[in-house]
Amino acid sequence: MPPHEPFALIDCTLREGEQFATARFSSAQRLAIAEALDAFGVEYIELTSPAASPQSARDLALIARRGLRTRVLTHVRCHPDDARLAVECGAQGVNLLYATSETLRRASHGRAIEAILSEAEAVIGYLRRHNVEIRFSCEDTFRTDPAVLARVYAAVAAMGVRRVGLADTVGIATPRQVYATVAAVRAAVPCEIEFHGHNDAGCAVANAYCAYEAGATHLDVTVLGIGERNGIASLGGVVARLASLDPALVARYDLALLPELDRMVAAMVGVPIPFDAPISSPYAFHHKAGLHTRAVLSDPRSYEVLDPAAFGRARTVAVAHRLVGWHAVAERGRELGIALSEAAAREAAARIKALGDDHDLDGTTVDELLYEYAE
Ligand code: HCA
Ligand code: CU
Repeated sequence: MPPHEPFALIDCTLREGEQFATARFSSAQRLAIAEALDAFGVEYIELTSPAASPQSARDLALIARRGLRTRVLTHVRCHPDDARLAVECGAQGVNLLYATSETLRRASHGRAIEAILSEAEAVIGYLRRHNVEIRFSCEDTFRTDPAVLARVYAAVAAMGVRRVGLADTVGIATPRQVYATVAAVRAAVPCEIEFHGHNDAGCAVANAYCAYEAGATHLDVTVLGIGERNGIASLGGVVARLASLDPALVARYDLALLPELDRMVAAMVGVPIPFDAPISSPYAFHHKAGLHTRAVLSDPRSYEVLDPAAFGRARTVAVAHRLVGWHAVAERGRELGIALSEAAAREAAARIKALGDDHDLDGTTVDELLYEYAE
């Protein structure tokens, strides 16, 4: 069973998600995404730095002053000019980051840890005077020397940040490593703890969950998981992970809005909803093999750990294929208003199997076959 610690979701579709290969949201689309996430009920949304482009600054100001329930954060370099711009645009929180791993320090900014900390002190001091939520994240946390991590997190905590972030920037961390690192940071600093995990090795959702188990208070997600390369933990994935363990963990969100949110963002970036997307895949609640359909028709929990109705979705049972079982055929008959005896359903199933061996079947063909059994 999962811990029942409070946690918040930080949806980064309007920052990390904008870094996805095919994303370029218009102002109207940014607003639509912000409002949809607000309606869903995520606690925070993170927006692209106002220093990125003039329109990004205008959109941040518009969305931050919109009066949404969700708190509006912006993600900026740890630099006084960027921090000032974030405050001027009305952001309620500022997410600072600095690369701390050897690899990124060398390839990206070339600064020593002392220099990072003195810049952080100036920027954090400025932001504290402006009463915004401050988060400081070590980019590439999981390839950073643990002694360096301990030093940086202790220092920024003492400077008064509200939250520290651990970022698996390259998607290399394993679930156990995430658990151990988050637990160590949790024991060392009194602040809130955020986890941001990329999906390069397919562990983003598992890692987010392990971070939560280890005491992370804030989990980063994006709609469909879009982001740099193949993205980060998806909102649907993290919600599904938690809901499957205990629906109460996500009861505060308007879950039925999730499939439409996924559809909207997929259309905006021009990709289909992935076939393996939790909850909103067209096949997420589709059952096919005879053994499965028999059990799921008698007790949905046999093959469903999520209740489709909780997400505004419906279970589907496939009958137009050669793996069909007679229980599913009988159920399809009932849907059509045809009462099939067991013998008739078995016979119909045998015919469907033989036809399915020969060619692809469609639902109409199977329905027509079932009508032959109508009294
Ligand atoms: C980036 C890197 C980042 C930052 C995450 C964070 C990452 O694209 O700027 O600020 O916690 O994955 O490290 O997305
Ligand atoms: Cu990232």
